[in-house]
Amino acid sequence: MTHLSNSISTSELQQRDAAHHMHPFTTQAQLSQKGARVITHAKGVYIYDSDGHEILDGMAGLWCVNIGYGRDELAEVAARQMRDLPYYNTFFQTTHIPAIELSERLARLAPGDLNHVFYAGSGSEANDTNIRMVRHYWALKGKPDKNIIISRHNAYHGSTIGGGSLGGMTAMHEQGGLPIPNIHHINQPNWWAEAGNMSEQDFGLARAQELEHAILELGENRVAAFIAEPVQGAGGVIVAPETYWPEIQRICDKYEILLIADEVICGFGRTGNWFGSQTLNIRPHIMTIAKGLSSGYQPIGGSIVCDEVAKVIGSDEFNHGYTYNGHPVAAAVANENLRIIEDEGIVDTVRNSTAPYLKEKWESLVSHPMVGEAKIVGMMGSIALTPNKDTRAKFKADTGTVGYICREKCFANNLIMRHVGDRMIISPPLVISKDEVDILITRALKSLDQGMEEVRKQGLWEAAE
Ligand code: PXG
Repeated sequence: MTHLSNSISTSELQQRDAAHHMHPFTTQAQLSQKGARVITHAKGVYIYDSDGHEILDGMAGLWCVNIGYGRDELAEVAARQMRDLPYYNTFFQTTHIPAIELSERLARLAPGDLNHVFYAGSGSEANDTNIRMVRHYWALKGKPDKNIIISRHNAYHGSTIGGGSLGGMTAMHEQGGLPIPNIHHINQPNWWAEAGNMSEQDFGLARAQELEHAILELGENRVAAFIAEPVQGAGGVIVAPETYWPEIQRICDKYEILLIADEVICGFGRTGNWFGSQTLNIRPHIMTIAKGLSSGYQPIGGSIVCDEVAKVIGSDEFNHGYTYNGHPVAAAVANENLRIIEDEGIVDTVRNSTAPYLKEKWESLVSHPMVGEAKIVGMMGSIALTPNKDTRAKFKADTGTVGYICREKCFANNLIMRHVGDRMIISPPLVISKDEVDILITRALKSLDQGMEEVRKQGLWEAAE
């Protein structure tokens, strides 16, 4: 198969990109100098760039291409839907078949009484919906002051004003006047970086109890909801100690607090169950979904809402909506994507076969001299880089310096493995085979070796005070 862009030189494409295209989360001036990597096509777990490299995509795009690249069925469904009905809205008392079918399927797949879906175009938009929905819920219950949402430092919930406010990324809060009022952040359960001398168990409990302290301090009658990712993704694949989630659930049950599980990354098989909430045994009132919902083939997100919240919200006009709510093409593609995941038993294969295989290999990386801890849940994993495992030391160099060096080595070895600070993270397509896992691990190890060599060469193998 030939690809259109292959006939144009990489440098020409880079120059044209730099002239007119502003990239997200990027220092544009720097990138324009360097030139962006041009991706031309993709198949299975591999992406291909304009220089002909075949790169194993250990991040499934941006944590989203769960079924892998190049599934013709999705293209067929999109084309058919575009011909039949490319667009119609779901405002003004109308609906269409793709929205009906997808909602039915999601209600069946989602746990408990999460039976109702409010669509959005992305995870960020869905979380903006959630802010308005939980606040309006309590207002309708006669408690308009119950409007504070508690979230966590270093959480990621999107980049809109609402999503960025819910998120706990300092660098985002520093730009554009975030967060909006009545969002409160507690600490994250990052044992490796923040626990000092505490055991994992004690630390997990202590961090969960920060939720209770915050509720008591702010007042139970002021707190509307707690939002969290079952496993923090963009924050560095932070897996909470085992004691954390049961305590969070106890606290949400005890006080009248709605629990929002942000499943944008964890959903649709990533953790070895349909939803991360099932893996971690939590019972949310609302789940945020996006990414794996369509495996990234179309932009679509949403909120799956429990019976009680849907009933109360449904008792009044909810003055909220997006032009592309339940977009027919996106909904049809998402429905086909989920059909494939179901029919091919992809979640079962992850849980019973490929994820346990990856776990064993991934955890063996701790024997590398630069790797402190290795954490993995299903198909999302992280390793902490350190100059001294015994003391869980950070590098003296600015956070992210060493991680960036390793990421560049991964690129050079045709592996997409990202860094978040000095953690390296993976989140491969769920269809990755055992042989491909072997390739991923071999390239990761080689990159760690070369990264460590470079770190020593640059005199960076030094612990912070
Ligand atoms: N919630 C979570 C848990 C996410 O990971 C969003 C919401 C927002 O979704 P949209 O579709 O609006 O992007 C996300 C998105 C990264 C990275 O660098 C992660 C995300 C987005 C962009 C970059 O890891 N996650």
